Amino acid sequence: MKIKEVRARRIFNSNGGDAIEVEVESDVRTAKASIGAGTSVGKYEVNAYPENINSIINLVNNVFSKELRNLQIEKFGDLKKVEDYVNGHDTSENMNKIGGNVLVALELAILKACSNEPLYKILAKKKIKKMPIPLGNCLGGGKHSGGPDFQEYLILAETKKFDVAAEINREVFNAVKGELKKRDRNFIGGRGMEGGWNCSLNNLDALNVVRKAADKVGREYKIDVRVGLDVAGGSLWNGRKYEYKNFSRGNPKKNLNSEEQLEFIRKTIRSNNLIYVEDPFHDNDFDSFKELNKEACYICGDDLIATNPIRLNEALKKISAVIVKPNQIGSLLKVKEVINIAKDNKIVPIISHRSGETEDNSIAHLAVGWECPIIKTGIVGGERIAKLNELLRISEEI
Ligand code: 2PG
Ligand code: MG
Repeated sequence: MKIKEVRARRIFNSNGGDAIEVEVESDVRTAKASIGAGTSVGKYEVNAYPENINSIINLVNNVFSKELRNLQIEKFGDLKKVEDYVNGHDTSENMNKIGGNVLVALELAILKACSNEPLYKILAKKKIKKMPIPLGNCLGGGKHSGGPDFQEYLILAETKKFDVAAEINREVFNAVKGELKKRDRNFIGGRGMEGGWNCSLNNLDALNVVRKAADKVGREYKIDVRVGLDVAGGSLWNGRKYEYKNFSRGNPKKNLNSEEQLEFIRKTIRSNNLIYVEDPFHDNDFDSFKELNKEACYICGDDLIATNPIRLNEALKKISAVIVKPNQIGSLLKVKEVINIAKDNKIVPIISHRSGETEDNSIAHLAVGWECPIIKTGIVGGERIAKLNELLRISEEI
């Protein structure tokens, strides 16, 4: 296809912030895309948007649009031409001037405008037979909510069927509400940034609530429903220690040094049969990740890797799963490279939403088209449901 016109506009995200949507008109069709941005942002991520978003909107509409006109894009690899062109306008290392979200949205819109086929088919090399399983956030803490220090309490059902797993996540979410009503005097039904419940419980009591709900639903479905955590360790690390504000009943304030944190997380995994722990340590502590990776549990790097191929190469054998967030690196080509490195090294790539999402469902297509076994999303909320419902539609076709 040939690009005819490119437009950028400001839209809103789910967190009360701005996002930028890019629309591409080609000789085949017109398509638009946007991508989520984070609240607990890792040290090694590129910038999501330039400080003055009007500057980039003007640049896209007045300069990129003219200069990209007639550019020919036929396959995924052709995005190299787009990246070379756009990055020529921004030599900063963290994409200060362009913003990672803008380049990724442009690339997604261009890919979609290549064909009338759905995006996952444009990305897939062969006929897709497998759906990703949803890792669902059912209770929030940390920078996303308040209450517990852990940022996310997650659910993963041990089934290969997407629709069953998504339904189980929803049932656990509902069951968690029932448990919170019984156990948290302050609970009034509030929800955090990614739709997970808010509560005033400490870390381990909240874990207990989620486990109880997961076990109950698991018994009903006769499927193991396992619990995971995003500790978001970088948000707790003060440069010397992990600072907890809601550690346990009677002992809310607690500081742990690196060894104590390792011991605490190890114990938490074992005594709760956790299936998944994301960022248990801060963004530079590769050694502790390596040590914890001996556990029979996915040890996942998010802020540790920042969807950066160089950082992932440093983490081989130190993690068993990696979060893939396109806007962390601001390049779809590098996102694909990260997924390839992960698969070649038996690390599970997990396509992930951000806390500040839009209704765009492209990450559902990335997970299917690039055959990622797991997608991390919220369970409720329009911007989360947009991804899940798209996966339900895709699963009918597969
Ligand atoms: C995370 C994400 C998404 P944020 O830490 O994994 O759940 O949160 O988008 O705020 O970085
Ligand atoms: Mg995370």
